Amino acid sequence: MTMRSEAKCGVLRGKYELGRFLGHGTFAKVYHARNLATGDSVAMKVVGKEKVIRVGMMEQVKREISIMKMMKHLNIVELYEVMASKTNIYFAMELVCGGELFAKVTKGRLLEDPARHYFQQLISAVDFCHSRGVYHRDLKLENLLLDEDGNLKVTDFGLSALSDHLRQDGLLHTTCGTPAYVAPDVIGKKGYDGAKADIWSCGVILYVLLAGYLPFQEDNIVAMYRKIYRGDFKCPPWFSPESRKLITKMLDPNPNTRISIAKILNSSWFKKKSTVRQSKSKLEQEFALGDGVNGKGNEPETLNAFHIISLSEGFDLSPLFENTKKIDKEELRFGTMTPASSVISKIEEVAKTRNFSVKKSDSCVRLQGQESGRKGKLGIAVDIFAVVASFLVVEVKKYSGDTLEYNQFCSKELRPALKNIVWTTTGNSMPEC
Ligand code: ISQ
Repeated sequence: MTMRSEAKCGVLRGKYELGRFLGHGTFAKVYHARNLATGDSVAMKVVGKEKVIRVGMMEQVKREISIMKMMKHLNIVELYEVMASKTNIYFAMELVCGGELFAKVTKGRLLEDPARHYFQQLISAVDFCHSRGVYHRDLKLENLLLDEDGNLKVTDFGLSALSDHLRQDGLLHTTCGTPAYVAPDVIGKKGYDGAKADIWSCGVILYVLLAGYLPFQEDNIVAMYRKIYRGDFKCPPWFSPESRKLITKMLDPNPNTRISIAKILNSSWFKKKSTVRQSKSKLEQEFALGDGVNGKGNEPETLNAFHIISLSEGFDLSPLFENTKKIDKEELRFGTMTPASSVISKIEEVAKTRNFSVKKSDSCVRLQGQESGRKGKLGIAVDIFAVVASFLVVEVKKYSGDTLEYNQFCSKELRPALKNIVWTTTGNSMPEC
């Protein structure tokens, strides 16, 4: 049975309306689909069961399901749900609309700043996977998609394997991946370290972004493998000394001396400040903020009646308005009669104890951690709004980094430090962080 006939009138399981063909993934076709109940668009990956069973891939597809369900990260395509029919397996996935990074490079090589911007996001995703014992094993430009804000999203975990699939020697044994991106230790078949193999592929990706072509490109595969084995590549003259150094360390044919993720994160090329603006954080999108201040002058923004009603927990009208997000765990909001300058000083004091960097104006503070965690540096935005001259609403939100780290910082440090300035009608208690 074809997918179209299975999906009666183009509707799958009475839930998803199937739309246009988006492209091919590994062993799969990907279609646009719409959730009829919510109206949300998804990417529907369709894998033929028969083909999967015939090539003995059933275990791999099951593995893909369990892996993708674990992988929730800004730079990884999210898996929402999995359905199966007699003939097909359907993966409803996050729809990513900005195309492939590959398409950008085919138009011409990237400058170092935009290349770094994408590379940092790739390494963040890969580091996240590795920390959970998951190795992608087929990283290549075609598996890197871009969303409408220019965020990179890694897709296609079809060839990845969990660490508990490691053989007793702790090495993976399946030869897979795409020749041009594959590490010599993977070709070698002696068993390989999945993390080191992914680092090699990331090195190839970085090279392609900066050069506009592959580092190991030959007409025949034997000649290509020979070059890969020897780590025989040349950097074009426009590569900076720092990028050359990093790529050379990533494309080290010896996996034992190849650079680790921790050292990549610490390398001078990786750490260099980018002039590429990060895509707007949720916070910035919501409030159309500029560089710190509430989109206006330096005074706290005065709230109108709608703001005040919707800010009041007792009169939460947000469900009445379309597109109004509910306050989630990552947001803390309280009222205070303390002047904005004192609120900011209190927050600065807490930031000092954690060695956070602080950027401030009269109505907002941005805190940033020094240490880069699994999801990058912790970034916290505090915005102060004046309801009336003497009454302020303070909003605290995480805009980057790890939620657990943020929640701990809020509950253990920020909330206790601000306890005495919070205005409540029932005494000085702080809303949950
Ligand atoms: C998500 N959005 C668009 C295209 C896709 C292709 C493969 C996997 C996921 C996708």
